[in-house]
Amino acid sequence: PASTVLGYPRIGPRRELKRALESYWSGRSTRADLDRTGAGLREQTWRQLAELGLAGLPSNTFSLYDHVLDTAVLLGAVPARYRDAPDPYFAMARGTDGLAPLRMTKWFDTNYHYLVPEIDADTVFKLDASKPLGEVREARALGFETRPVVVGPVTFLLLGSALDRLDEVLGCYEELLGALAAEGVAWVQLDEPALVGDRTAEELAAVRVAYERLGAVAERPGLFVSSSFGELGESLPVLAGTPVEAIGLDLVRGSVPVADLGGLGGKIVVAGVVSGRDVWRTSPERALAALGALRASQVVVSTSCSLLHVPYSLADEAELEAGLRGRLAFAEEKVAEVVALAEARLRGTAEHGGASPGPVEHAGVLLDHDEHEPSVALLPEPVPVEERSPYPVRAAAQAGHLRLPPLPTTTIGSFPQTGELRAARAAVASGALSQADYERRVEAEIERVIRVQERLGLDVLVHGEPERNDMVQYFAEHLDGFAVTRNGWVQSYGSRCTRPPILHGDVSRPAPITVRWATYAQSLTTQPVKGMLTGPVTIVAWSFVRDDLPLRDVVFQVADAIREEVRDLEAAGTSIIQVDEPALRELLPLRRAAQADYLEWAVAAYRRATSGAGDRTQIHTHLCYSDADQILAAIDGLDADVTTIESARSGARILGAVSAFGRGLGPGVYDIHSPRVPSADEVEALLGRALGALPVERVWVNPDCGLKTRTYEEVEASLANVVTATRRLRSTLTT
Ligand code: THG
Ligand code: ZN
Repeated sequence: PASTVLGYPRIGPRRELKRALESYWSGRSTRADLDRTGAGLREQTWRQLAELGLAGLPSNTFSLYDHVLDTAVLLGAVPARYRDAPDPYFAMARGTDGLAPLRMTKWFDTNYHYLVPEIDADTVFKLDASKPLGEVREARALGFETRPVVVGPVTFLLLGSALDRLDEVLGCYEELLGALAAEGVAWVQLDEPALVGDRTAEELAAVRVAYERLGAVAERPGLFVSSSFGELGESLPVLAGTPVEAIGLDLVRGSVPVADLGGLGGKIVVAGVVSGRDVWRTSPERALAALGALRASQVVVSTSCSLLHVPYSLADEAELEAGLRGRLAFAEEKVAEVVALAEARLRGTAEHGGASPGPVEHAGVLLDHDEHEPSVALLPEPVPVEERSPYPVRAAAQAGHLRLPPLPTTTIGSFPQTGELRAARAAVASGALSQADYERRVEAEIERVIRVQERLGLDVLVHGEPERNDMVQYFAEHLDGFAVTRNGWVQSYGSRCTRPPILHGDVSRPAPITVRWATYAQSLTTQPVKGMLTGPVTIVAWSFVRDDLPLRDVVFQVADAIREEVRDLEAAGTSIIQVDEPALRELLPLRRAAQADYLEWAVAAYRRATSGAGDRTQIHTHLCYSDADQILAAIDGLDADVTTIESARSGARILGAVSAFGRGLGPGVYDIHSPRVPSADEVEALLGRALGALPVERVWVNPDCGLKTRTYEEVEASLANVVTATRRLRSTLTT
């Protein structure tokens, strides 16, 4: 039976790739060691998918860092400045001592980050097909025929803001198709997730040109153009009108196309009925109904997107409560669902002449609808809460209370997570370390972080978050309604992963969460120490969320839990509380028509979470990524007293846009994603730009993001330069 998946996780079931990468980067192992680990993971994945009974096996879904970066390399889009680096690929991904890395941003509405292709007048596109060809040969040597997966030309160029280079890039894709055909490859998958967004007439014309041209290549594999993260909409008839043989549809977020759209009926439809975005088991009724409703020459059962966005397997999650576990499917279980659905559909088609699916027999892989459906809670409407006073009132109260110098310096919240702390957390989990001993170690680390900041001369301190592995994970562990996994890792970027918690029930806060650590940190110093919380949208965005309630209602439940924490922090004497909302942009619907509604409730949820704070309490917020400029009005709407935002990597491009905010603003003065230590001159230059765009009394000085992924050595050197630069500038201010 026809079945496939659009892609598979690659970090390794035990994060083998993460370890191999970090070991290679630190010089503890060789490139050959790294490549061996990669080959082992690819082999393991193909064997696993074949054993599960999947018919169509993908290849080239593996990546040492990022599949968009791989595509840039495939097409020769390697900026000249990286070419002489010892390892140009990782130089682009991570930077080197003298070179900043490529910009990184989020992959559509997921928590996965890709490297933005840098395409300019110097770019000379030239095909290097060694990676996809190598993987095809490698799989073949193991006895598997595969379908290489490559980011499609339109999506690649849209991500690189260079659709005007279509003609050149298509030359490379034509050549790629020829090379794959010569290798005996039957199908190629070109991923075009960008087609699910709003596309202009010009962009739609580019889609038509691209696939007319690729379709016309004489010797080529079958063309399978996949879409993900929503409905193709106006792109579908355009694509259906080209000679591509197969089209992939996201039938979880999108619905079955109603009419025979300009030739779709003559195509193979790769039907994404198993969600690659959540961890819930698939309802067989819904999936089979969608499959039965499709009008196509052939239907292949598949996932709605790559399974990159879900963890490997439930096999490691014996500790999950049985009722919940029974409702879950991770990548491995989702592959089994795809296979079972393909078999069930075939049986149904045979029995009912293709009209409708028959009774589902599925050896326990598929669940009956009733079992799947989580119980729907009857929620009361949220109780109205009082808004904070207008900003000028708050600002006056805060200035009198906090008495900060001009250009106050601070950091985003996290400090480096040491190996000892991670080991201590593991030891508590396994029972080898007592809770009391663990808490003493956390306190010792908080004290170290406070002393470091005092020594550096920072103005507003943080406790460094040593008690947290990941902030979302941490809050989920302390809120009712969430479950956390043991090994449910999902790649975020490169070697970095998160374990998204599973939000499965009504959310509430049984007890204060951060107050104990905040109070301890403040007891050590006379400088203000910020309380550090995560906002409701981000907690939800970085979790796997129940699908039986509107997202808005779930976010409001989380907002109320955070609101209680804000009140308790304030009552405990915290005068600055930062509530981060770094994922505000990420949940923005891809279609413009749905964006305003989302932004309205997302902002309302944030204001609800922070409205428990009195006027004297300063609310800070932090947002990652410079593409925040798409949602500036919403960020303004959060009404935080101080907003810190990523800015250094984009050369402070964001400044012009945010200068209209009438409140405090901390445009990041250096990029923390790279190990590079910025010089004081560099920081001073960026600060100078900020002062050119904003009144001095509104400017804060801080790095771009949290310091968790850096070393103490890097952090201390960088922050020392930040303080030096700030003091130089302060001395030039006339007060
Ligand atoms: N938490 C979560 N998602 C995120 C971030 C986060 N997404 C965006 C942004 N921050 C950048 N992403 C990451 C993701 C993971 C890590 C750093 C930045 C990271 N992870 C550890 C690792 O892979 O070694 C593991 C962390 C853990 O022990 O839980 O460093 O902050 N949810
Ligand atoms: Zn950030």
